[in-house]
Amino acid sequence: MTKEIRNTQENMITVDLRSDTVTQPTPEMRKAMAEAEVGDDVFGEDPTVNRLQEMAAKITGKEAALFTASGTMANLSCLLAHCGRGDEMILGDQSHIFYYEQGGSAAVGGIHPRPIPNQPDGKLALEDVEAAIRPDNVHFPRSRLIVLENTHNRCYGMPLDAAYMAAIGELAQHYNLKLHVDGARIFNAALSLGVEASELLQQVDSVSFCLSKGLAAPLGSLICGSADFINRAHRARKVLGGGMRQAGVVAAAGIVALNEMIPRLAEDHANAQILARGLAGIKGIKVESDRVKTNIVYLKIAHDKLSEKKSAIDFADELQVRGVKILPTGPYQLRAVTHYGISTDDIDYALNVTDMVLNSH
Ligand code: TLP
Repeated sequence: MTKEIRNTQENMITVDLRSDTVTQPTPEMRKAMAEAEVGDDVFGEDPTVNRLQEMAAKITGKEAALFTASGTMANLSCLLAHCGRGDEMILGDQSHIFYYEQGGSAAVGGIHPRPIPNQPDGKLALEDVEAAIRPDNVHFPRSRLIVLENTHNRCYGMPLDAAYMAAIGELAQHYNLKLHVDGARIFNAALSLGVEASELLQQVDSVSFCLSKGLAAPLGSLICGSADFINRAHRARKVLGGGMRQAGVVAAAGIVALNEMIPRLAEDHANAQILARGLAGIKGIKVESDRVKTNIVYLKIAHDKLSEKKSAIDFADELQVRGVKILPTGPYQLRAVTHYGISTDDIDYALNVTDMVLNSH
């Protein structure tokens, strides 16, 4: 054990593994933000936002890009740009858009979701997608859009490979549907698969990706697609209240994120491996280590380890008192995410605390 376990507030070490969204901006980001050249972005006059958008389009291999305040806003702007009221989108039943975004597409856009099962690796089976596409019939909504998530958050952060992405792209084209990718962690996927992000996105009509997760920027996401699509997404972003003014202050951190933070995601992936193997070795914990390919680890606690009144939430609370934060995601399930600011020593500490809380009484 490299760090002493403390259970008082005093000198508390905190290892926060709840999400890669908790990352702090780097010193270079803070400097870039302080010095950013800005303008009114609603007039298209913020040079730093414009630069970030050009970089994002280039890195994803798309014609144009748009900066948004969050991943949720990016996804919803894309869905609104692709679909009209009553149109249907086919997406995974474990996808972030279906699970964690308040059903915004239905609430705001009147878009009908058609959830189909996510496979354990985060993919949608091609035959399931094909079977869900509606024929032209007065009874049915119109199928308009297929949505994928890469990496897949609720499926262990698994990356979806280029061949699969292309196969779904071809299916979409064949049926004249559009394809959107929630690529909040697309650079984790690309790194894990050893390909460029643009290779994963060749057949995709739109992608959203986040600057504020493993890339450590304080906020912001980008939407990338054709120039015509970005014009429509721009209108959608505005009605969602996402027309920002001197947004270059935060876009500047995004530029640093894209320039400097992508290769270091490898460190998070390596730490996730250490964490998964360590957790799997703790009595009472089950981890499907072979599914850990990026920076997300799910763990299940054996039922007999949690007394009847206790849940994963109580377990997380006990860890937190000792300075380790992980996220309960089900009655017996929790999620730990590695990220910038988490070292191998921190992983060690978290493993020791977890073992102690679970097995020493
Ligand atoms: N995910 C968050 C929580 O909402 C669960 C997290 O901690 O993982 N797409 C994907 C795949 C995401 O994981 C998230 C955030 C979003 C979209 C939304 O991004 P934000 O939080 O910027 O709206």
